[in-house]
Amino acid sequence: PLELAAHLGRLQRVGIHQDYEELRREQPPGTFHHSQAVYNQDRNRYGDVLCLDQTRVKLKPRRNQRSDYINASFMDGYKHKHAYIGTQGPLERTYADFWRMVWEQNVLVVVMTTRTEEGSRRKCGQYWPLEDGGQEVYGLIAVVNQRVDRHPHYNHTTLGLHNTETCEQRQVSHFQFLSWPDYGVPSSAVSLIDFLSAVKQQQQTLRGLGHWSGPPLGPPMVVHCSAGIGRTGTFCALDICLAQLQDVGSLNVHQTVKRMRTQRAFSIQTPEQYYFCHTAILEHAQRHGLLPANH
Ligand code: PTR
Ligand code: PTR
Repeated sequence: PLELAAHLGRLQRVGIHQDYEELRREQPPGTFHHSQAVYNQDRNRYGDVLCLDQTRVKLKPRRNQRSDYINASFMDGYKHKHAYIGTQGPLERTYADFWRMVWEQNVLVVVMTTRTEEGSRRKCGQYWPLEDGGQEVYGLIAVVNQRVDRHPHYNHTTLGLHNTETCEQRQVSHFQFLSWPDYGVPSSAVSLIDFLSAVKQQQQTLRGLGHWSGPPLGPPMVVHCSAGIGRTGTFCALDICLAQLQDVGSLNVHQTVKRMRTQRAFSIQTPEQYYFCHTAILEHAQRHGLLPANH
């Protein structure tokens, strides 16, 4: 906590813009060949938001499938390799790929931090059945909306997945946060942190119940917004920093974001989002008595 205070002090001195610019100036440490390949172009929502070859999630090879590409990257969490898959908001032509990835990676929780439309602009496809009882088939995977729980800042939807090839069934929790415009920050840190807690608790519950038999920390959580870099990066950075704070009583936002950008390139898009990571943690730390009161 004191380190956080020191860090905030430094931010006030050198300025948030400069600190963030330092991060931005670093070149991504890898290549973007698969994202840029001509035959994959229509699988990117934004031509300028590419994913690194070194950390990209590959779809399992299948007959008649010409590409293993999806705009999605593995990202490490706090002491947790591949804690997240950061990805773009699915496009209609990539719904089937998205659900295949969820299935293949044994995902239990999908976190969505955007609305499908903001203003009058499309930010993300409607890639799951919206209504309670609704059902859709996306390529290999049939998805049923089993129930929707509405909370003030988010919806929690329980989705039943059915693999039409193997006839296996699974359950996935879909969490959509509703008050976060792109390039912006949430209206309240408390609401986002409450959302984060609900997400984590559910991931833990499902891991305990389900089919997961891999490493104890469990399968990756899918996190997406529209491009999968700004809000997705902010959400994951917050999760990592809070976990570290809880574990060892200190944290380093700069380092966390720097490392994240080596895995999901361009994570965190604005100085405001970067600053929000700091103030949200501070607010959380104060609420839980983790900081001396005068900070
Ligand atoms: N070229 C796009 C644009 O600016 O419209 C890329 C972009 C879109 C980048 C959204 C980031 C965005 O935010 P987020 O990653 O939070 O969806
Ligand atoms: N359209 C986005 C934007 O202009 O903000 C996409 C984008 C931005 C992509 C920046 C990459 C960027 O590189 P960096 O974050 O390293 O400056």
